[in-house]
Amino acid sequence: MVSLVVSYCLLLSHGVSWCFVVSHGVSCCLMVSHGLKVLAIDEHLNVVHQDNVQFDSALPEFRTQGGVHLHPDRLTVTSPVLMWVKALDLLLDKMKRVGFDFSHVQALSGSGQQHGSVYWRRGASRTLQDLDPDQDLHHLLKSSFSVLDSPVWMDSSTRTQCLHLQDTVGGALRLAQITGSTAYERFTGNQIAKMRQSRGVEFEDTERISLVSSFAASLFLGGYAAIDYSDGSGMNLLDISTRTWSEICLQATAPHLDLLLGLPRPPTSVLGPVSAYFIHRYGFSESCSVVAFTGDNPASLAGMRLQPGDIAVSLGTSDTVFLWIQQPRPALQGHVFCNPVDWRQYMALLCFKNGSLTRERIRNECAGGSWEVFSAALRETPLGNDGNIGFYFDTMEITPPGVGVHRFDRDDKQVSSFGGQVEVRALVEGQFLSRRLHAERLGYNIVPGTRVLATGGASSNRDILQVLSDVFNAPVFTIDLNNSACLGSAYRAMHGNTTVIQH
Ligand code: XUL
Repeated sequence: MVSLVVSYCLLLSHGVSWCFVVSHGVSCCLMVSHGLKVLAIDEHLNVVHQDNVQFDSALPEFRTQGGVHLHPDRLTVTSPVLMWVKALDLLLDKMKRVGFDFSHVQALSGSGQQHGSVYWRRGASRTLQDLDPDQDLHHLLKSSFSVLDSPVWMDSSTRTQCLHLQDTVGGALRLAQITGSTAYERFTGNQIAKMRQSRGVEFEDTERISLVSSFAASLFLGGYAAIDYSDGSGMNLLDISTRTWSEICLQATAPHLDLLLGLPRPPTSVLGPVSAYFIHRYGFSESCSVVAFTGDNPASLAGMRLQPGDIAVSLGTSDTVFLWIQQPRPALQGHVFCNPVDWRQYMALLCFKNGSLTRERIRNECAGGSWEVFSAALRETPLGNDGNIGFYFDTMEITPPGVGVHRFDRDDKQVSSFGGQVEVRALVEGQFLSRRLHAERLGYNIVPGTRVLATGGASSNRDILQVLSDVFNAPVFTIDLNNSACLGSAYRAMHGNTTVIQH
């Protein structure tokens, strides 16, 4: 049995010298869907400023709920792109009002929700290059988008396009081997295919397609920013082994799509200096560089300072597992992305829908609603649960797709119930064994020195974490993931600014 180490700190030592910048790295994040956040760090990685704008409350004229519009078909979910632009105006104005000194910012980067797409109208590139610093961005860019409602990650309206893509490349597994994931409705390539089919006129009027991350970078750059390999891996379009657009996926999606997407670049690339607009309007220095923006999940991996061999497990309503992988084996479940910190490596993301809500149901049914009693059941039952194990999918699981409760006794016979304490251990061991199994299927190996980083509500329960530690045969550390994407973007700003890319 491995002992459990619980440490209540965010920064676990990393050993990479990202921090030799003598001033602030600023990170700007277009967050999941609710708002825009900014965070600045100094040369010691201390946070020196943070602020945010909530879309629904600060920009009520766009009438969003949780930052999005849910369409009547209940499958289509979009956000107004001009709301994102206006939020940036508001946030930077707020920083200026409180006296934030933009001239100290050496580098900036950011992250955006993965998979969302932005459609720039013909001529927008010229507009971006010549922005009048006396006017707001949202005013200057109001005619620069061919599609005003950007599809976002919550959209699930592209089933037909997904089936077409998989058929064209030779099946779901083949697509995963090329792009790191089977076809997902929210993935950008499928969103682009739908846009071309359903809004042909607007699509024809488009000169560039950005991800949310590269769109935000473009605003700062005053020109189209490259899509980085890591966020680009969430599109079902990038060949994750060559890190170039996959010809067959592009062709299945839209003609001449490579011209609309531009060349993908390493996530640590310095894309150029901040544009004259920001220098004159806010006082940024001419030498402030814009480091490629990336997706929120890759940015979180950077913010957690995951190292090769580490695994991070977020125990929330649904459980999410982040992995740093060297040699991935894309599978039918889970996503493999190019790594946001070291572009030669990979990361993986696994989502499990049945997390805390299922643990709470078993707590209510087997432990009288008490976490104390639930914990005691874990302490009083043996590791391995005498061979009793269960799969508890109260709602249709994502990884693997399955539903229902399935219990097996020590003889591998399916049984309909367990005693209360056995049920508690069967649930928690079953959940963590599944996290480990699916991680290993994607190419993850537990090696000496592996650390499990735990976060989310259930990570405050030591007995649950002990099971996690036992299942992974590794020490567990707890971390606070609030702000990890934003913090990760700030680290990346510093890292990019101090790294010479050889690619
Ligand atoms: C990951 C995913 C979400 C979004 C949230 O594939 O769809 O985590 O990135 O912004």
